[in-house]
Amino acid sequence: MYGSPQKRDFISFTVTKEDDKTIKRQSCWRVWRRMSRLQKNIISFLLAIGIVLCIYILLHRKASTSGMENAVKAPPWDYGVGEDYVHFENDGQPGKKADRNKEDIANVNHPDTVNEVDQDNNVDEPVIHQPGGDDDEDDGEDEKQNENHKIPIKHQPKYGPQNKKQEAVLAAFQHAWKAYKAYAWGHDELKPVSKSWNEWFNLGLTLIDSLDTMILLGLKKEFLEARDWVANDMNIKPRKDVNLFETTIRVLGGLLSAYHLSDEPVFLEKAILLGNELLPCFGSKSSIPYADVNLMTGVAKAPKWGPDSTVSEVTTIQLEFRDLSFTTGDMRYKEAVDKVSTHIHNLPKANGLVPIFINANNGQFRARSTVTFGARGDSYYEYLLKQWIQTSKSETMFLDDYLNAMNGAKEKLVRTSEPSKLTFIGELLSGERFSAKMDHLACFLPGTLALGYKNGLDEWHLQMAKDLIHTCYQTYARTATKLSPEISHFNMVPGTKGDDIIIKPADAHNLLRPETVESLLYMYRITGDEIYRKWGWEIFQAFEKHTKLPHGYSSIGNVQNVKDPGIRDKMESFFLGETLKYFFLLFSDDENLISFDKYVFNTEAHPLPIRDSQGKIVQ
Ligand code: DMJ
Repeated sequence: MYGSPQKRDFISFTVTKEDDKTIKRQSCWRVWRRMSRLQKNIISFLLAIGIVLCIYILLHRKASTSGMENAVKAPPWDYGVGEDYVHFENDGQPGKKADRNKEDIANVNHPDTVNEVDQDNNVDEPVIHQPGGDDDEDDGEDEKQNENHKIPIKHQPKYGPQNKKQEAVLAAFQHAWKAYKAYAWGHDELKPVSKSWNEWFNLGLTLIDSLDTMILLGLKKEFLEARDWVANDMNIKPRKDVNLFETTIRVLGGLLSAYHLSDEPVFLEKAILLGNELLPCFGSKSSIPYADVNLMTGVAKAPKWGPDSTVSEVTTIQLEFRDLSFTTGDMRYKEAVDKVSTHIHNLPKANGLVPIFINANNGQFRARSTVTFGARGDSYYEYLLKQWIQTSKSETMFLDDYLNAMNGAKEKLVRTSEPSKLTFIGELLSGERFSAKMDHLACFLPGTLALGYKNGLDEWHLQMAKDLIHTCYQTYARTATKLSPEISHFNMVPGTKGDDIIIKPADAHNLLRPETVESLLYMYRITGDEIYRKWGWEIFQAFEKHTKLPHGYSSIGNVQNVKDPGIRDKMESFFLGETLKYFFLLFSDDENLISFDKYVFNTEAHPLPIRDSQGKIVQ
């Protein structure tokens, strides 16, 4: 017997190592065969438990080193006392650590890629840039470290205010935030008069919209508190019908932007969860998504008020979904919105302009609906240009559509008023009848035109931008409060005296909207003309004077009534997300603070990185 000492002696003298193994295997087999059934059962049971335990330990180890786990349980690094602006002082370019986290998080949807990622990116140290800009003067050793730990940094913007005007904007933000924190924390909007809140989607809109603004303003403590709310209290699946567009631009865009600027994995984790919950909207019969989805049930549908989706809404989700895909490696989001873009691109259009409604079931524009650069049309045009820029000009379909639309706008919609010859952009009612009506929302256009010019488009784009921003400014400067109404009508009758701008009582409200300030930022950065900062400062002061309350800021009902502007008891989330952010950037002397060469702002002022044609972030 191989098991007996005698045989073992003999065999050990004559066989090779391999034969020895064979003998051991055979002897094990014999031992096994000699066992009783009970013994075999016990051993099999123990073996099974052992295997399950091993698998569990292996998986657990993998998870605890992944960004996903970090995101939920603890931040990837500590913000210790005295580490002011630590990590806020990078240029928003994620480092290697962030890449690893991103890819690990992406593996929520791609579990099969976990091993590859871990092998490639086993870096444990976070990217930390100390205050004082020392990183700019790295010696050889540090440079070597940079190579290992982060994308080389060309410029380190200083977050936080650098001058008096920015300090004033910071103070405005702090005033608004203090009230939001005290009376509306985690809710969608502050009601500054009744000192309570308003709920729209139950997603903490103001908090999410404010995240990246707080980074820019250098509000570290507030940012971290908000981050903790996102990590611990944010419910991505409220029992609520939410609007795909609004949720995408404010929440998905806000989370992605906060992620890119902070490298905090929790924002990407939540963005992925939210992106997944929004995907049912794309299950319509056509390529056009439904307008609404219930985040808890996943049921998507047309809005309550009618069968159609809004054209600007279905075409203003692409920057965010594309960014989510490129950040995670999960192409489902990009593919969903690409279908929408291709579909709209292929629909016939008059002069490159689009009607404002489209049916999600048959995929057709609603015949005879209004053409406008205001409500429901606006950001279709904005995202044509910005998608071309986001993709480093590789997706030329968007440029073609944008150029057609701008030519169409110039020919069909842009007119001058009397007697001052203000250039404005009107609308086509029923798709054909000109109306000299301009929403404040359309004041995004000068900024977009200037951005196009900066990216190589014809000089006339800049000229039209200059003419239009002058008019947008006039809609502020000519009212009693120096704040713009929601809608302006323009006098076009030659030879008349009086004002060019007519404000109807129903249109006289001001919602703290950002579009004019946004365009002033583009105009200032692209032309360098100080007049745009001067106008911006006037507008800022008007907001301070007429919309500031003891507890936050509020929309007002009548811009023509200085004594009683009709406080409306609502602070929109975009006041913190957009208006104050654009003011802060406008008054910055550093054009590299969220450089237009590296970032493209989504329509809610959340900067997303420009990428090359492969989706890699441009340095
Ligand atoms: C914001 O939600 C966005 O800027 C959107 O594009 C238009 N409406 C508001 C601000 O006015």
